[in-house]
Amino acid sequence: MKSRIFLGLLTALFVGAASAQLPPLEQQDSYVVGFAQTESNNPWRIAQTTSMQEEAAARGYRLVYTDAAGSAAKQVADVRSMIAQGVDLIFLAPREEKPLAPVILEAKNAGIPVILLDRNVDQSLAAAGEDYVTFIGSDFIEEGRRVGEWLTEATGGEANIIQLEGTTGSSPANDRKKGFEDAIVDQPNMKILASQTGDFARDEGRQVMETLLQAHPEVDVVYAHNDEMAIGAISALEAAGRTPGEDVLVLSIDGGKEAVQLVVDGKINYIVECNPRFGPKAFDTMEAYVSGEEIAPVITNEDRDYTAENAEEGLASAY
Ligand code: GYE
Repeated sequence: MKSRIFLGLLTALFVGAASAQLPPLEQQDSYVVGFAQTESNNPWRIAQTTSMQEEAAARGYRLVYTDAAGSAAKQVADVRSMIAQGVDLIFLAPREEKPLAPVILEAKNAGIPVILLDRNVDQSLAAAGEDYVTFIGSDFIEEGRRVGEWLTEATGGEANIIQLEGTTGSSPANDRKKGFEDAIVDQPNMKILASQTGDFARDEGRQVMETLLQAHPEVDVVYAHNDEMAIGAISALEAAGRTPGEDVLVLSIDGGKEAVQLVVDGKINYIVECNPRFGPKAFDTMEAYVSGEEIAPVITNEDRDYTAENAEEGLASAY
C-alpha cells in the first residue's frame, strides 16, 4: 500500500493536481475499502450502511466504516484518516456539496480512487470522471419535478405550500428544491408560503412545521425533502388539530417502510422513492473500474413512486 501512495505522489508531482487522470486500482484478491457515511440518524442511512456492509462481506473485502455524525468537518477528518491508512478505494457520501470537495482531491493525489454515493459535490471544485470516478445516485432534480407535477395534477394548480428543505448545502436539498420549484413556476395559483430547512431530520421537521403552521394557517400542502421531515410535519399538523393527507396534503421523498405505511393510512399522499440499497451497484462499479472498463461519470438510480393506489403492494419491498 505504501508503494501505491508513493506512486500516487509521484504521479501528482509529474502531472500536477489538475491532471485529468484518475488513480488506477489494480486487480487484487481482496481490497480494503473505505465507506465514509454522513450520519446514522434515519432509516435511510441505516439501510444504506447495511447494504454496503453486507455487500463488502459477500465479496470478502474489508470495509473501513466511519460515521460523520452529521458534521462535514468530521467527515473531512474521516476521509483523511482513510487516506492515511492507505485504503484501496473510498466510497464517500458527501454531507454537503462544497466542504467535502478538497478531500476528494487529496485522495486523488494520494493515488486513491473515490466513488461518490447518493450525494454529489460542487462540480467546479471536484469533477466526476476527473477527480473522482463517478457519482452513483438518484436524479434529485427529477425527483422534485415529479412531486411538483403530481401536485399540479392533484390540485388543479391551486396550492398553498410549505416546503421543508433537507440539509443546507447538500445536493439533494438544492436539487429537490430546484426541480419542484421549476415544475410549478408557471402556475400562478401555486404559492410557496415558506421554505425552511429541517436538516432531513424528523424532530427538526416537526419543530419547523410547528412554527410555520402558526405563521401560515392557510397552508394546504407540505412538501418535505425526505420522509423523516414529513413524519415530523404530520405530528405537528395533528397536534394543531389538522388532518394530514386530507386538509393538508403531505408529499415526500425516500419511501421507507414507515412512510409507505402512512400512504396506506392516508396521511401521506405521494412519495417519490430514493433507494438506499447501494451495495451491489457500488461494488460492481468498483470492480468494473478495476477491470479497466469505461465508467460513466454519473450513474443514475431508477426511482419508483408510491401513491394510495400502489402503496399496499409496495410495502413488502420498501426498506
Ligand atoms: O433522501 C435522506 C438522507 O442523500 C439521498 O439523505 C440522500 C438523502 C435521503 O438523509 O433521507
